[in-house]
Parts: sequence; structure tokens; C-alpha cells
Amino acid sequence: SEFALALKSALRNNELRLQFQPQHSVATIEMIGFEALLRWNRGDDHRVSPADFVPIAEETGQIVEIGAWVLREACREAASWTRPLFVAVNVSARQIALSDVVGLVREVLFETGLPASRLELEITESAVISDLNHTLHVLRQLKATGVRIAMDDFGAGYSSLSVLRAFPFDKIKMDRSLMAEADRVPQAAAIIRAVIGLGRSLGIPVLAEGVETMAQLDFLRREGCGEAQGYLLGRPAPIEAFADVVRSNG
Ligand code: G
Ligand code: G
Ligand code: MN
Ligand code: NA
Repeated sequence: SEFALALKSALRNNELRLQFQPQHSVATIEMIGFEALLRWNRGDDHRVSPADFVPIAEETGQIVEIGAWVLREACREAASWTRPLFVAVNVSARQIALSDVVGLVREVLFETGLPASRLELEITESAVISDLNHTLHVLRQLKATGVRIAMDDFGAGYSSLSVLRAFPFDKIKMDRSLMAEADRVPQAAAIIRAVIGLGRSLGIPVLAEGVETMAQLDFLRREGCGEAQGYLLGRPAPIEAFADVVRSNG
């Protein structure tokens, strides 16, 4: 399609960029790392959301090349920071199915000099389910390189619990739809509490996504949630917006 063709030239024409969104400790509000988020500007401020073009890139297989670019760019950037903040990179199910993600990660860590301990890979539960055996095999190999694996969008799909049982994830990222409903829907607040308890039982941190208000942050603090991300704490932005933080010593 026209869209897929335009996407193909996007990489060559330098139209792809990364933005970074901070992740914070709930207890101390200290910044702990960033999620790298892909942005496509087709020119003349014609911005296309990854929610629209990532699914197409997955269909056409272009996600392999684009995903490799994202990983390389994110790790190169993080390696230049003077503070040892981590960077979290989204990895698509199709990337795992179609390409050698383990080889790519090893190569990029070697090339950029970023310590594996500062890289986190975010995988959605649907990615794990789509080809359980192959994905679990890849995730184990990835973990052996020393990177952390986070379950992304937890609570948005159908089989979260079985996926958590099948693989020792290093972090749970609670889907932002839970946070959005927490004030209005009692079930959502109850589920957030339960997920925080689940993380505690499993011994892994839980990060709440989509935190937009002080009331939500207070709720998370009362419930003992470890980490948060959202517009209240910082919107996704070019890394220059965070230059002071990533280059400071404190
Ligand atoms: O940043 P925004 O909320 O517009 O992102 C929309 C969706 O696109 C989210 O689900 C996010 O996970 C996904 N996304 C953003 N950047 C990347 C990326 O680099 N790779 C993949 N596979 N998905 C991404
Ligand atoms: O699916 P994933 O978690 O990777 O997607 C992250 C997406 O969530 C990004 O596209 C980012 O723009 C969006 N996002 C981040 N913080 C907030 C927030 O506080 N509110 C809303 N509505 N979206 C957010
Ligand atoms: Mn994510
Ligand atoms: Na998410």
C-alpha cells in the first residue's frame, strides 16, 4: 500500500525519531529510567502515531528493520548518559517471530557499550501468547544476556496470569486503561491493588502507566506501588528536554 511504501522510505529519509518518557519511583519520585517511544514525522508536521503505523509495519515485516533501528538508537543514546538510568525499548511479537532478536541485542550492546543491566525490553502478553514456545525460548536467551524483560500492557488482554506463570518477568507494567478507570470504576481500583500484591508476591516491581493526576499517584503510594509513568511525571519528549537530568551527577 501507499502507507507501507512511505514507511519504507521513512527510515532512509530520516523521518523516524525517538522520544523518551521518564519512569519514576513512586516513593521518592526519583527518575529511574526512560521508555523509548517511536515517532514518525512525514514532513510538514504530518505526524503519524505508532498506534497506526506499527501494526502495518508488523504486517509487512518492516518492523524488523524499524525495531532494529529503535534498539540501536535507544542504546546509543542511553550509553551517552552520565547517570546510569535504564532505557526501556518496546519489542514487537513479529520482531521475535521474524528475526534474530537475541543476536541483535548482543550486537547492539557490544557496539554501543551500554551495559546489559541498563536495557529493559518491553513485551506485550499478546506477543508471548502468539507463539508461546518460540517466544519463551527467545526470552530466556535474552535474559541470559543480562537485560531485563518487562511485561507491557498487563491487564489489557485476556491471559495475563498464565503468561506470568510461564516466564520469570523482571517487571510488570500495568496497562494505562486501569489507571484511567481507577477513579470511576471500583473494579479497576481493586484490580490495581491485586496486581501490586501480585508483584510483591512474585518479588518483581510493578509500574503503573498512564498516571495523570496527583490523586492517582497518592493512591499508588498508599497501595505500595513501586514505579509510575505518565503525563503527571513527564510526557514523551525528545531527549534534549531531559539533558540536565541524564547528564547530571546527582
Ligand atoms: O507513544 P504512543 O502512546 O503514541 O504509542 C502508541 C503505541 O505504539 C504503544 O502501544 C506503544 O507501545 C507502541 N510503540 C511506540 N514505540 C514503539 C516501538 O519502538 N516499537 C514498537 N513495537 N511499538 C512501539
Ligand atoms: O503500550 P505502551 O505502554 O508502550 O505505550 C505507551 C504509550 O502511552 C505512549 O504512546 C505514550 O504516549 C502513552 N502515554 C504515556 N503516558 C500517558 C498518560 O499519562 N496518559 C495517556 N493517555 N497516555 C500516556
Ligand atoms: Mn511500552
Ligand atoms: Na503499555
